[in-house]
Amino acid sequence: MTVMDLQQKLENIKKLFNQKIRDVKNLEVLENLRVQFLGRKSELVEFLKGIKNLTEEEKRKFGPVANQLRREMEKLMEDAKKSLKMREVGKLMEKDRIDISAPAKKISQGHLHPLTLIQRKIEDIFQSIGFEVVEGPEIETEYYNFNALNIPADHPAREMQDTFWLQTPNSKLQTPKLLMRTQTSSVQIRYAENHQPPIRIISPGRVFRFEATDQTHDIQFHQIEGLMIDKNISLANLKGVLEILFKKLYGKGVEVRFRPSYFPFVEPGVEVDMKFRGKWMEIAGAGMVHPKVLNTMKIDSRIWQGFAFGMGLERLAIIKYGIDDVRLFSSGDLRFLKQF
Ligand code: FA5
Repeated sequence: MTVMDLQQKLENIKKLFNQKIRDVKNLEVLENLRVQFLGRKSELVEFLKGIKNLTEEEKRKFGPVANQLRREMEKLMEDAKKSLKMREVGKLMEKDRIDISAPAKKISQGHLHPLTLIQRKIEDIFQSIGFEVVEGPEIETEYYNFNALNIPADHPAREMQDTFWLQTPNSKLQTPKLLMRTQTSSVQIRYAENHQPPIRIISPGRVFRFEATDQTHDIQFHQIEGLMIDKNISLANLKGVLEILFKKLYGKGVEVRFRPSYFPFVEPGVEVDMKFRGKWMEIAGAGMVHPKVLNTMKIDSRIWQGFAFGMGLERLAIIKYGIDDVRLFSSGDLRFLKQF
C-alpha cells in the first residue's frame, strides 16, 4: 500500500464513522457501531496491528495518527453514550411526570356511625333542658343491674332480660356475680350513690341480652336512660320531656302512644310506642321511680318523686333514618354505613 492509500484508508474510516455516529438512535446501535469500528476485527484495529509491518518512516507517520483517531472515536462514542443515557432518563421522567393540574384522587374520609350521630343529637337536646350526661360500666354486678332495681334473684322479672353472665375465676371467694349489663338502669343506682336530688341525668350506653335476634332485636344494642327526681314530679313531666325530645329529633311528624306496662323499678310503668311504616314499634320503657328504689337510693320518697325511662337508641335511629333491620348497625357493612 502506498502512503496515500494508508492515509486515504484512515480518512475513510473517520468519515464513515463520523457519519454513522451522528445517526445513532439508541444504545444498541451504538454498541454495534463500537464493534464495527473499534472491535477486534474492525478496519482500524487491523490497521493498528499492521503498523508493525510498515517502514520506520511510515510507522512514525501513521502510528500516532491511527492512535489519535482511535482516541477520538472512543471519545465520540463515550459522548454519544452519555447523551443517549440522558435522553432515556428524560423519557422516563416524562413518563413519570406529575401533572399538577390533573384532578387529585379523592381521599376517602371516615365519618361518624349513625348511632353516634343520633346519640349526640339526643345528648344535645337533653343538655339544652338541663340534663347532665353520665356513663356507667358495661360489665356490672348483679346488684346494680338487678337487686338494687327491685329485682331480687328469685324475681320473675329476671327472665324478661336474658343475661350474659360472666365466669369469675375466683367465684369461691365472695366476689359479686358479674354480668354484661342488660339495661342502663344500673347507672341510676350508681349515680344516686353520690348525688342527691334534684337529679336530671341521661345515660347512653351499650347493653347486652342473650336472646334470639330479629329485625328489631339484637344481642347488643344501646339504650339511653333518663332519670329526673325533684319535687312534684308526675307522669305528665315524663310525657312533656319525651315530647320535647321527639319534636326536636323528628320534627312534627311522629305518632307516639303511651300504654301501661310493668317494670319492677317503677310504679306506675308505661311503654312508649312509635308508628313506623304503619305499625307500632316499642321504643322505650318508663315510669315513676318505685318508692323501694328511692329508698335504696337513700332518697326520701315523701319529699321527692321522679320519673325514669330507658329508650332503645337503635329503634330511635330506625325511625329517624328509615332502616329495615336493627342488626345492620353492628354489622360493619360499609354499603350500609356509607349512606350516613
Ligand atoms: C328496659 O330495659 C328498662 N330498663 C327500661 C326502663 C327504664 C323502664 C327506666 C322503666 C324505667 P326494655 O327491656 O323494654 O326495658 O328495653 C327498653 C328499650 O330497649 C325497648 O323499648 C327497645 O326500644 C329497646 N330494646 C329492648 N330489647 C332490644 C333488643 N334486643 N334489640 C334492640 N333494642 C331493644
